[in-house]
Order: sequence, then C-alpha cells, then structure tokens
Amino acid sequence: MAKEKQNKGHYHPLSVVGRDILKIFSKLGFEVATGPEAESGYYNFDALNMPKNHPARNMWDTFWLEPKNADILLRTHTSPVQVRYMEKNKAPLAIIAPGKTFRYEATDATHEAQFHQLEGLMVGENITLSNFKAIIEEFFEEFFEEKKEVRLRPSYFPFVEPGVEVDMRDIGDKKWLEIMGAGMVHPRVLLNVGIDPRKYQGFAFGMGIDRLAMLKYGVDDIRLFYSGDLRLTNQF
Ligand code: 2NL
Repeated sequence: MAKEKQNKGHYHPLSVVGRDILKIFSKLGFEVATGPEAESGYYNFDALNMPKNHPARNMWDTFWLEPKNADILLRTHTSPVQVRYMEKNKAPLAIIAPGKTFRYEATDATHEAQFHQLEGLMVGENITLSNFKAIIEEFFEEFFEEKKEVRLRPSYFPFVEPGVEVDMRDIGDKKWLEIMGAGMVHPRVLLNVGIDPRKYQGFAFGMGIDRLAMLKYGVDDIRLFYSGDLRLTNQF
C-alpha cells in the first residue's frame, strides 16, 4: 500500500508578520506591552485627549458593549495599552503595543470590523520626530527586506502635536503610499499619566498589521485573513 503524504501545518500570515515585527522592534530596544481588548472610555478616549462630546471621538466608530452606555467598549486602537504602561512605568521608555482592535464599520476589501494594530511609543529627554523617522526607516528596511524612502506629511490626531501621516515608496518609484500615522505625544496625554512634559517628550505611531501583511505578500482583500481558507494559509 502506498504511503500517504503527510500534510504539514502552516503559520497564519498574520502570525508570521506579527513575529517578524516583534523581532525587529526588540532588536531596536522596544519592549512589548499588552492589555485588555475590552476597555473603558477613559483609557480609549479621555486619557488620549478626547473628552466626552469632543468631535474627535467620532473619528473612531466604536462597539459599545453595554446597551445603556456603561462605558465599556472594544478598544478602537491599542493606544490604551500604552497609556496603562505609562501610568505604571517611568520615562525613559520604548514600547510597542500589538494586538486586536475593533471598529464598528462596514466590511470591504480594505476594512474589517476586527483587525490588528501595531502602536509604538518612545518617551525620553530630547526625543524628536527625527528619531522617529530613523527608527521607522530601519523598521521598513528590515520588514520589507529592501530600503524604502519615507516622508512625513502634516496631519491631525488628537493625541499628538504635531501629527503626521507617514508615506513610503520604493527607491526610484514615483508613487507614495500612505502607511501609518504618527506624531509627538500631546503634552496633555503625558500630564494625564503623570509624566512631566517639560522634562520628557516622545513620539508615537500606529499602523495596521493586516495592511503590512497585505503589502508584503500581495494579498488584495483583508477578509481573506479571516476566512479560514487553507489555500491562503498553505502558502506560508
Ligand atoms: C493611525 C494613527 C496613531 C498614535 C497612533 C499614540 C498613542 C499614545 C499617545 C499618542 Cl499613548 N499617540 N498613538 C499616534 C499617532 C497616530 O495612529 O492611523 N493608525 C492606523
């Protein structure tokens, strides 16, 4: 009787990308921080300079877990993990916060109600956006296994000032690709966690892990990552 070929298991592409990201940032001196997926309005919004009734709060379509608005929600970003970390640890600090995030929105090829975010934060004396640019250029070069050109464009997020949008492109390419948001941590956010903004400054950034995986492996529909389709997974 012919021997059957054994099928081998495969890592999910999001696991592969997650592992690569952690490896690169730990080489750069960042610790990994984690926290709850069900959060309070305080950690997801107020601590990040978005008080109740602030229009910016509506930039994040939120799953509220209690019908009567009991202030429990599914985190819309992993920033609350970084807020909790800053409450408990003194500056200087450098962390990344990877994990599941949730937005109440319609699903299409580039949007899922549940996705993964990578946020990062470095706080110390004399930290600037130049430090951020150097770190992120190093990250892209390692992650995509080739050097990328990076440019920062002015943008707005309530928890940073100034805020920037980060674009990247292949060397010699014409077209820029928007890849993440970032900025200098807003002094009010530092005050909220008991860090003196006159002594310490820091940069923070946030990007989609699913988006990174789509770019690296040429996957054109985010929903494939959550389909359980082995024809995808078996390629990794
Ligand atoms: C985006 C934008 C961003 C941050 C995330 C952050 C966290 C703390 C303080 C200040 Cl604790 N900022 N995170 C800052 C700027 C942009 O993400 O478009 N993400 C996909």
